[in-house]
Amino acid sequence: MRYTVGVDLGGTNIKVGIVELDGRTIVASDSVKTNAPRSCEDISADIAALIRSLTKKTGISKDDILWIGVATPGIVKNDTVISAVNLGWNNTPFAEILRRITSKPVFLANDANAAAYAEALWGVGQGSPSLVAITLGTGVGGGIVINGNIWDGFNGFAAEIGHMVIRAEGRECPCGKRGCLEAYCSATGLIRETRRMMSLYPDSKMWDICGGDVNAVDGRTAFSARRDGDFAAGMLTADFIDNLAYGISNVINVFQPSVVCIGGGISNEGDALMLPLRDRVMRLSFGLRQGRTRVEVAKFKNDAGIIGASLLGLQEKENENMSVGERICKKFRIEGEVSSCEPYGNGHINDTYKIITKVNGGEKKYILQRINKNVFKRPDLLMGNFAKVTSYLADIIKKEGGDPIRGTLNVIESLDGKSYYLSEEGDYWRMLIFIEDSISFNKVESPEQFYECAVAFGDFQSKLRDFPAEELVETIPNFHNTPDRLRQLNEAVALDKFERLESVMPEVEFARAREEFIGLFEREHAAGRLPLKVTHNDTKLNNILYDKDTKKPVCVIDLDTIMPGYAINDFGDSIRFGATTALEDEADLSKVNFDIGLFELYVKGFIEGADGGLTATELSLLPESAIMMTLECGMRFLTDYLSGDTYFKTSREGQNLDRARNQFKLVSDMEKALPRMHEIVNKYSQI
Ligand code: ADP
Ligand code: GN1
Ligand code: MG
Repeated sequence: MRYTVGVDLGGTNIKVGIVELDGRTIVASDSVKTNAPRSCEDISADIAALIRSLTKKTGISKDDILWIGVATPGIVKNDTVISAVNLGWNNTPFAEILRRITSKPVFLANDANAAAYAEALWGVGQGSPSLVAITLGTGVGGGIVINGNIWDGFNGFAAEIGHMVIRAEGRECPCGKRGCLEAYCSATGLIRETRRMMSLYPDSKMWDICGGDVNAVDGRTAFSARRDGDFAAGMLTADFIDNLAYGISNVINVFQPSVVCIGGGISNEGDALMLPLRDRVMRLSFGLRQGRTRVEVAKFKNDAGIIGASLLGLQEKENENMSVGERICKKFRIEGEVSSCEPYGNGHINDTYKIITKVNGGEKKYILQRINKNVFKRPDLLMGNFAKVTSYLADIIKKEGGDPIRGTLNVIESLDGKSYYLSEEGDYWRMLIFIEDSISFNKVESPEQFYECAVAFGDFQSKLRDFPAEELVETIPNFHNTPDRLRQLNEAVALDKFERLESVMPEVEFARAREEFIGLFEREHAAGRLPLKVTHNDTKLNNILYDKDTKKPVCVIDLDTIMPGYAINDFGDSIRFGATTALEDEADLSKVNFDIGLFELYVKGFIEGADGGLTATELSLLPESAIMMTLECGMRFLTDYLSGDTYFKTSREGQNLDRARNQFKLVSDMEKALPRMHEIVNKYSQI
C-alpha cells in the first residue's frame, strides 16, 4: 500500500489525513486548532504530533508514508511561504522546517491550488487533468492545473481568478480595485447584494426566508426565494450567474481547460445555479459545439485540502520522471516525442522506465534503464556483452523463423551510435524496444507457467551453446562464487558498520555452518568435472516476459550478468525464486515453504529446454545447485542488510533481512527434501 499525508492548514484548524494512494481514500484524519498567529516551528510540531497519533491509531508504519503534502493559505513558491497574513508568516521556509521534524519529503502548495489539484487528479478533472477551480466562499479563490501540474506563476502569485476585473469601474473589491469577480460572486458579495435588494423590495420573499432579520441573510437566501418564484431574487440571482459566467468565460477563452470546477458554499445550489450558468458560459466563450470545457460542481467539499495536499508529491515525481524522459530520450535514436515516462518493473538493480512516444497519431514504447553503477563497475563493457549477445540471439531466432523483435531484447543506439548514453552526471543509460503485450511475474501463478520458464531458460542456454565465451567480459567478478559470498558476509560481520549484527547472529551462524557445502562447486570445477559455459546468471521468474494473452514466455531479459558460469546455477537460481509458496521478501516464514511439485516441473522443463546440453555431473548436481543458489542469495541479502542496504533496492526497513531469512527457510526445507530431489532428477535424466 502507498500512503501519503495531506495537511490542510487553515487560519482556524490544522487538519491532517493519511491517504491511501491506490485506494484513493482518506484512511484516517484528525485536527487541532491553529491558534494563529504562531511560529512555523510550533505549527510543524503540531502537524508531526498529529501524524504520529494517526500512524499509531491506524497501525500504519511511518516507513510506509511516502511524503507529506501541505495546503497552506497565502502565497507559496517552492518550499517557502512568501506571505500568509492569517498565520503571520513572511518568507518562512515551511517545507524545510517540517522536513527536519518529520524526516519525510515535504511538498507545499497554496490551499486553493491544492484543492484544484485534488479535483484535477481524483475529482471532476480525472482523466484529463487540465482544470481551473473557482471557489465561491468568503472571497473567490482560484487554482489552475495544466496537464497535471499546478500553475502558480513564476513567482507564486498566479490563479487570482477572483481579482479578474469583469466590470470596469464596477463595485469596490476588498483588494482595493473596482469591478473584480470577487466583488460580485463571493458569498460576501452575494449577501451584500441580497440585503440591498431586500431594502429595495420590502415585499420580497427574501424577508420571510430570513425571518425579517437582515443579519440572518446568507448565501442561500436569494436562491431559496428564487425557487419560490420571487421576482427580486430572480433578478438578483440572474445577475449573479451572469457575472460569474463572464468570469468563467474569460478563463475558458484564455486556458480552454477540460473542466472549470465550481466549489465553495454557493456551489451547493446545484442545478438552480449550474443549468443557467452553463447556458450563459456557452454563449460567452469560444469553442465549437463538440470539445467544450465542462463546467462542473466540485466533487470534494471539506476534504479537498487534505486530498490535494496528499497528492502534491506526485507532481514532483512526475516532473522528475518527465525530465528524465525528455532529457535522456533525446540522446537516443527513438521515434516520436516523449509523452510519458514512468518507473517500471520490479528489478532490484537498475532504474527502469517505460517510455511512450507519440508518432503520427500513434504510439511507440521503449524501456529506458539507468544501469546501476554501484553494481556494475564498467557499464560500457557490460553493454558490449549485451549488444553482442542480443545480435547473436536475433540471428538464431531469425534462422528459426521467429520474431527477433519479441524473442530477444533489442538495443536502440544513442545518437553517437553507441549501445548506451553516458550523461553529464556520469550515469549510463540504455534504451530497449519495449516488448509489447508482455507481462512479468514475481510469483509462480500456475504450474505450466513455471514449467515454461524452465524450458525458456534451458533453451536460452542451449541457444548460446556455441557463443564464443572469450568475447564476454565478467560484468561482476566472482558473481556466483559462493565461497567468496561467504567471505563477503564475514567481512560485513567484522565491520558491522550499522550495528545490526546482534539481531542477525543466528542467520550468520546458519551460513557459516554450511561452509563445507559452500565450497562444493568450486571443488568440482577444480577437479575438471564442472565446466564454465555461457550462462544467464540471474534466472528469476521476473526476468522472463510472458505474452499477456497466451501466457507463454516471449523473451528472456535482464542480460546484465551473462558471462561464463556453471550451467546448473541457472537452474538453481530459478528454483530459489520460483519453487516456493511465498514472495521473496515474505516476512512471515510460516508462509514460506519449498514446493517440491514445482521443483519437479522445473527439472523436467530445464532438461528438455537444455536439449541434451547438460553433462552427467551437471545433472547429478541440480538439487545441490538449488540449495547453493538459495543459500548464496540469502547470504547476499544478509551482507547487504549488514552493510546498510546499498546493493539491492529496498522499499522498507528490514526488507533485506526478511529476504535473507526467507531464503534460509527455503534452504532448510530443501536440505530435508534433498533425497527426494535427487530421485526426481534421476527420473528425468534417464529419459
Ligand atoms: P533489473 O536488473 O533491475 O532487474 P531488468 O532488466 O530485469 O532490471 O528490468 C526490470 C523490469 O523491467 C523487468 O522485470 C521487466 O518487467 C521490465 N522490462 C525490462 N526490459 C523490458 C522490455 N524490453 N520490454 C518490456 N518490459 C521490460
Ligand atoms: C537481482 O536484477 P534482478 O532484480 O533481476 C540480482 C540477482 C539476485 C536477485 C534477487 C545483478 O536480480 O543476482 O539473485 O536480485 N542481480 C544482480 O532477487 O545482482
Ligand atoms: Mg531483473
